[in-house]
Amino acid sequence: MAVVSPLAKYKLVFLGDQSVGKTSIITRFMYDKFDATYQATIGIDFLSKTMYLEDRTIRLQLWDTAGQERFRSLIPSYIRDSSVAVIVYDVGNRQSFLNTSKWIEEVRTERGTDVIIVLVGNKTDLVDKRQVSIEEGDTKSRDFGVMFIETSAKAGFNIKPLFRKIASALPGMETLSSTKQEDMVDVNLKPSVNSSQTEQQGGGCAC
Ligand SMILES: Nc1nc2c(ncn2[C@@H]2O[C@H](COP(=O)(O)OP(=O)(O)OP(=O)(O)O)[C@@H](O)[C@H]2O)c(=O)[nH]1
Ligand SMILES: [Mg+2]
Repeated sequence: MAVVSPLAKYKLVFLGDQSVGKTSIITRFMYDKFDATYQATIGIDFLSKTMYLEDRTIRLQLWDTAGQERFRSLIPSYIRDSSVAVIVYDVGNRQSFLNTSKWIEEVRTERGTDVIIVLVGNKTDLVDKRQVSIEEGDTKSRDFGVMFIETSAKAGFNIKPLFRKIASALPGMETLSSTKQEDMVDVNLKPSVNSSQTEQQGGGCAC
């Protein structure tokens, strides 16, 4: 029998310097693929995915921002609209790690404490190029009071755990506070499944 239940939707914004791997993390999560060729994100890309968790089903709306400076002015409105900010750096690029501080501050300025922030150190497969240790990432996350994980989009390391970590930090429907319910409710006509099946759609935003 079909289960009709409200489907909670959450907006996630991906932030961080150019080329740290934001799009690659999303691509690994969505399609389990990796492309070594760099194609800079232009403006903002949007993708969405349904996650079937053990106890509930949620829909994630992923906003993939461009790290290039010229698109910077587009980003604040997406931060303002998101309940999760995923701030990515490249463990082989110290400057990208240092720059995460200003991203965290910007998210706090826009959203206060009403936001989940995850600091992500990507490209752990580049062992010989590492410039930022896991301890430094961990210390910074503690200093700022945010979550932390290291990943490799290339190796597929810790990508699912990253999204599971985010999902487990999201409030359940009963505690949703800041978003109007009529904006959040969708109808799920699928039989309930207890797996990590996914549904996806994507599209560019020529903004
Ligand atoms: N070795 C390695 N390379 C990676 C990894 N993740 C991404 N890359 C490579 O790094 C480059 C940049 O990746 P993107 O995902 O396009 O980076 P981005 O942060 O989306 O860049 P912008 O869209 O310009 O902000 C590409 O050549 C990727 O193949 C990783 O985990 N390991
Ligand atoms: Mg990108």
